[in-house]
Amino acid sequence: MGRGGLGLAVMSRQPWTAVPEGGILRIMTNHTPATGAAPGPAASKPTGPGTLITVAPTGAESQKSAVPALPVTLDELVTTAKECQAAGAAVIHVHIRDARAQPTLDLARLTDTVAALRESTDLIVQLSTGGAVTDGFEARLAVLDAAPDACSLTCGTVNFGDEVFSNPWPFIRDLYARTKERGVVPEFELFDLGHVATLHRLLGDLGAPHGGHVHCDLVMGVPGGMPGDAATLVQAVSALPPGATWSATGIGRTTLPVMLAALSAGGHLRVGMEDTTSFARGRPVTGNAELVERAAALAALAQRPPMRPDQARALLGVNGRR
Ligand code: KMH
Ligand code: ZN
Repeated sequence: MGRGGLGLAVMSRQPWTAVPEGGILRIMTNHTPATGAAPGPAASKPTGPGTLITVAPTGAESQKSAVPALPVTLDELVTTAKECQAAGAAVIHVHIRDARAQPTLDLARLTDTVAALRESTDLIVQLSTGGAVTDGFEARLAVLDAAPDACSLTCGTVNFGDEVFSNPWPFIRDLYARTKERGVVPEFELFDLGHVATLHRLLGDLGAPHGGHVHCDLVMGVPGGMPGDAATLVQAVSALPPGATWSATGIGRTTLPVMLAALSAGGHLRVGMEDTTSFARGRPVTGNAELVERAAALAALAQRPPMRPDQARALLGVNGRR
């Protein structure tokens, strides 16, 4: 790539240097204007210094029988969403369950879920297009028919414990094209460094996303994906497209190291019971809100308190409510 991130102004043949600032990679021109004025910010988006907190409350992997606090009904999801908004979340990443608490991509349920979350909260509603590892590509593409504000878009296949989370290039391309047609803002999920390369390919082929802004989520510590540690986070962030914002989440016991590394590197945060069901060693999570509260407290300590949903909409290029 020939460029540095994380404040390292590496010499580059490109006319810019990416410098993290308030969770965005602010683009500094390397060209000094003829006036002699100091180089200044170029094509980056002005944002406040806050932290965008996404909550991923349910996921598709944990069973309600094993994790009783997991929100699996619509009522439980809405209650969690309200608590998490009050605790500092601005985005909710949604997987839903059927009447037997099993993961589903049922379109009517998804549509009802989007409506209920909009009715009860101001959160940006981001539906998962990843679903469960058993979900087919057609059903995953059809998630956009529920007309969410935003959706996840994973940029490559990854081993996923004993399973495979399959995201071949033609599927990624189709899904991305469909987000642009439908006016849904994608969040690019990156489980591995190779996914970052695919994100560059996608943006090169099909252009900017709906809303005009690239936001990524580093999903770290999946067995089979990139490890959840500070060194890997630094590498991944330095490879992101110029102007991109990013959040990070660490699966399981990598939750805290990834959260602390993300805050120190100027990133945003994703937390929730999709990603961890232990609050501390030997202490199960009692609810998503306590994970958001902890993230919000650490963000405040880092002098970047949680963003409100309206600030997050401005940052991500998500339209007002439809
Ligand atoms: N449940 C995983 C197989 C996403 O939501 O987009 C995929 C996942 C990613 O959770
Ligand atoms: Zn998910």
